[in-house]
Amino acid sequence: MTAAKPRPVVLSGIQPSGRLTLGNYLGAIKNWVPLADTHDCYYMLVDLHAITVRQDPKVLRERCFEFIALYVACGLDPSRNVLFVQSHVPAHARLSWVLNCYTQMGELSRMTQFKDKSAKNVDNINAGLFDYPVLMAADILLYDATGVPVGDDQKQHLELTRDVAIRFNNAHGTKDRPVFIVPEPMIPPVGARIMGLQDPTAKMSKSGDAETDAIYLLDPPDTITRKLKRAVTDLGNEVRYDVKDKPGVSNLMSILAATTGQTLEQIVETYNGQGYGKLKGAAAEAVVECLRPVQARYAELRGDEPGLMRVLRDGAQRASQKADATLMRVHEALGFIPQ
Ligand code: ATP
Ligand code: LTN
Repeated sequence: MTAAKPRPVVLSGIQPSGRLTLGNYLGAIKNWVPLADTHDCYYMLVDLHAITVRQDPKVLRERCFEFIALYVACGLDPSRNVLFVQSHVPAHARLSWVLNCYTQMGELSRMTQFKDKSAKNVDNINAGLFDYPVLMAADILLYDATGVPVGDDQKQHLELTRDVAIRFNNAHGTKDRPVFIVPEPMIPPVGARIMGLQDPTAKMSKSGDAETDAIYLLDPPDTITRKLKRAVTDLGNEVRYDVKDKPGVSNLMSILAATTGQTLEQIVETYNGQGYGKLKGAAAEAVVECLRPVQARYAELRGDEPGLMRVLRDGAQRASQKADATLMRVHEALGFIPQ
C-alpha cells in the first residue's frame, strides 16, 4: 500500500490590532473556510505583528479571545484547521532572526505598508514596524505553505517572502532539495480590497480612526444598515464598476457581489437606473444576512473561554510540530550544531 499523498499547505493570519471588519472577512477569512477540503490549513492570530503598533494589554488579550471565537464562528472548524496564536510558537521569532540576515534594508524600506504605518505613527517608528515583513516571511516559510490566502494589500509582502526564500535556497539548498517551499499568494477575484465607507479611496481597516468607515463583524444589524445607508457615493446616479471615477459605488458593488455571489454585471443589470438608495439597501440586507449566522455562533462560543483555550493549546502543539521541524532543517543548512 502506498502512503496517502501529503496535502498542500496553506497558512494565513490576521493582526489582533482592532475589531475584525467586513474587509478582513471578505478578503481573507471567508476564503479560508473551503480550503480545509483540499489543504492542510494553518490560521494564526499574529499577536507578535500587532505590537509593532502600541496595544493596551488588557484590550489585546480580550480581543485575542474575540478573534479566535470569531474564527470558529466564521466556519473554521478546529478539528479541520490548525488555529493558533503566533506567540505560542517560538519558532516564528527564531526563524525571523535568521531571515533578517537574508533581507536587505532597501527591500524593507520599499514596503508600502511600512510607509503608510510609519506616516500614521510618527512618534513610534520602531524597528519591529520596519522588520514586520520578515516575521511574516518566517510565518509562511515555517509551514512549507504553497499558498497564502490574503487580500490584495498583502501582495507586496508575499513577493518579498518569495524573494527571501529563493535567496536562501540559492545559498543553502540544492535544486532537488530546496530548504524552503516558495509560496504563491491566493487573492480572491471579488472582495480582495474592500474600501472604507466614508473614504472609498482607502482600504477598510480595523485600526482606522473613523467608526463609520468600517463594518465590524459584530456590529448589530441596525448599525450595519445605518453605516451602509450613509456610505459616501459618487456624483450622478449611474451604477457602474469604475474604481477611479466611481470608487464609492464600485465598493458597494464589490460588497454586494462578495456577500451574495452575484456578478458585477448582474448587479449593473438589476440596479442601474434605480438610484443609489436601492443599491445601498440591497448591500445592507446582504451584509446583515451574511453576518447573522456568524454573530449567532459567536454568542455561543465567546463565553466558553476554557474551550477556546483548549483550541489554542491544541493548535499551538500541532503548529509547533511542523514549525520546529522546518527550523531544524534551516539550522542544519546554516551549519549550526544540532541540539
Ligand atoms: P490594520 O488596520 O491593523 O492594518 P487590517 O484591517 O488592514 O489591519 P490585517 O491584519 O492587516 O488587517 O489583514 C488581515 C487580512 O485581511 C489580510 O489577508 C488582508 O489582506 C485582509 N484585509 C484587510 N483589510 C482588507 C480589505 N479592506 N479588503 C480586503 N481584504 C482585507
Ligand atoms: N501582514 C499580514 C498579517 C500576517 C500574515 C502572515 C498573513 C502576518 N503573518 C502570514 C498571511 C500569512 C497583514 O494582513 N497585515
